[in-house]
Amino acid sequence: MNELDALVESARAGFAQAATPADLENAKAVYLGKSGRITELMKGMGSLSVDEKKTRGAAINQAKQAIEGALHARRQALADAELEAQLKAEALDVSLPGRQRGQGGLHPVSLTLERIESIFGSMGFDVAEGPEIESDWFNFTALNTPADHPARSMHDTFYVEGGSADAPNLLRTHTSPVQVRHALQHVEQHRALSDTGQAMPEIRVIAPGRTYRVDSDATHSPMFHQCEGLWIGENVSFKDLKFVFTNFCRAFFERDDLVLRFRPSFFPFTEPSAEIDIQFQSGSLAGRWLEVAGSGQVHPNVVRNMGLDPERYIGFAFGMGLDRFTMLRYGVNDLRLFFDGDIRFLTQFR
Ligand code: 2NM
Repeated sequence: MNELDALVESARAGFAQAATPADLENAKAVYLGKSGRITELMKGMGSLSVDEKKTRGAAINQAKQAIEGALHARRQALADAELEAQLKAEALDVSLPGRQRGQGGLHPVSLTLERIESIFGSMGFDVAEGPEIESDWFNFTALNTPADHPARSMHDTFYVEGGSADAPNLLRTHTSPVQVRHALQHVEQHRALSDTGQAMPEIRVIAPGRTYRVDSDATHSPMFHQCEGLWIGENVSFKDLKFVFTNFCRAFFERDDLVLRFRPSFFPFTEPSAEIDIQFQSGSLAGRWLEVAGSGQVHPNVVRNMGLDPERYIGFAFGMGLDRFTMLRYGVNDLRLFFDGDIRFLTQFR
């Protein structure tokens, strides 16, 4: 083997030994670099004759091309190997089951609200909403609550900025103010009719929503959910209240044999007033009286504050806790579960 063939062989062997692109560049410098073997051979041609230069030069060039060919082949091989390794490392098993998207659902209290809206809707009730930050007048005064009533104390009511010094704004303690707002709007809307002496359409509305009281233990949350109802007309009586609320409870709990009891009570905004108790005839709660709502005939002062003549218009109102209704319907024993946001609890109601 001549000197040039040996050089090409040695370059091939050197390139083959290079395990990384960096190694390969170092090996390349030995043969093709500025002071590499090929350059040295070229320089060595200075003393040759013109003819000798031609043959020698051609031979060296051939060797150089062979070495470059070997270099490119090795470069390609290393690049292929790298790509191969990367593909292997990043391989996807397309036969694995995909990650499922989490499925949401309504909160149990929202489910209760939807049921209540649907049942009262079937009895001709509208749904009204109103602000959670209320004025003293809508939350208390309009509802016939005396100035010195304990509910107005800072121990029971969350006061916020705004309003006046002697009557600051507050977080509504019930949704009754929504009904006062709704009634005033209703009266305004039908003023033209009333002015002709004709009867105004009846007010039949429920007001569900968040309410706030300074209270926090296993059965009380500072934020809770209420739904109140109001039916006012020219001839709406306590028997209508009993009929409406009995039908509602039997529909809500899906028990035709549910028994109701109206127990005399007191609220500033109704007179007479009654607590409403229910009794299941079967199941784990059978035979026990459970208090579920307050109710009564709307007080004449409240009717007046709704913009109506209490000599002409009369009706009833009731108020219930959505959280309590939800607990009874689903057998939940701790109110706090509704507010913890634990997905294991919430997914049971989907
Ligand atoms: C209750 C109990 C009794 C009530 C009264 C009114 C309004 F706006 F007509 F005055 N709304 N809701 C009411 C009556 C609420 O909750 C225990």
